[in-house]
Amino acid sequence: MLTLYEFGNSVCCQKVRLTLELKDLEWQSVQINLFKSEQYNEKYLKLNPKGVVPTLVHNERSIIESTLICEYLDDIYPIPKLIPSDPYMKAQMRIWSKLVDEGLHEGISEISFSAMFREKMKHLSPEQREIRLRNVGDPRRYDRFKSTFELGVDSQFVGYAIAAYEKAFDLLESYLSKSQMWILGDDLSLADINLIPYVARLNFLCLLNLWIDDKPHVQKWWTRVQALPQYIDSILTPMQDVEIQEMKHYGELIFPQIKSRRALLKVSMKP
Ligand SMILES: N[C@@H](CCC(=O)N[C@@H](CS)C(=O)NCC(=O)O)C(=O)O
Repeated sequence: MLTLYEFGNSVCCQKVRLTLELKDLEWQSVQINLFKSEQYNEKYLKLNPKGVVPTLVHNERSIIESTLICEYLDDIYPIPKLIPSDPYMKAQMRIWSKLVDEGLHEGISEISFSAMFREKMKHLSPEQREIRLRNVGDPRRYDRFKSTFELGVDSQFVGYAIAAYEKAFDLLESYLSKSQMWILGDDLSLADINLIPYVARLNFLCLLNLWIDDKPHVQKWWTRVQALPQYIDSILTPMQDVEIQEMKHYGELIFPQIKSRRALLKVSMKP
């Protein structure tokens, strides 16, 4: 039995759900409510000492880190194969995993936080806020959390997020311009799957067009992604209407600021 400890709208959980759906696997979900800090419950920390979702439990053993969970699933259930067998292509696939894990993950957390969670946190009492902050075990994550809470889109970490997306979309356009269906060619792979939730979130926040308006190949890729039944089942359908409305509302509020920060950054990134 496969059990996924997850939280509805979390990007890294969407990645794993997408993989499970593409492989048509049977699995059960256990919800860990991040807003209620359930990720820090002692019992859950035994499964995932980092206090984050997702965690997969298979044969009574837990596997953490969404990228590793997806690779694990592909090893155990190789149909359809989502990791290329050719070593060079496998390395290419992992370039995309790294790009997501080392840039976009933090990036989307900061952008989402500056748009939505920050507003929610403002309604907490100073004591509740302090408890929420104190629970963030990692000092670097704590600094990001605090800066984006205090400064919103003006936080330096939102600037890094915009830069990470800038690079990712430029790279994506160049890969897809080699007349490819998917990032690595004709077959969908974990390179696409790792990236999809991070593009979807920008779309839900109504910010995606800022990046892809001038990228025809990325636009076609994104249209193909949205038509995948597994995208609909694992990302769209589990989302409640209220969450979709909330992302749209808060995303539209920060749109002008993100747009002008991005314009400034594009100038300063020029060689
Ligand atoms: N590298 C980890 C990141 C996990 C992660 O940051 N998960 C977020 C949700 S997408 C989380 O659980 N956050 C909990 C918190 O902010 O306290 C993975 O890919 O599994």
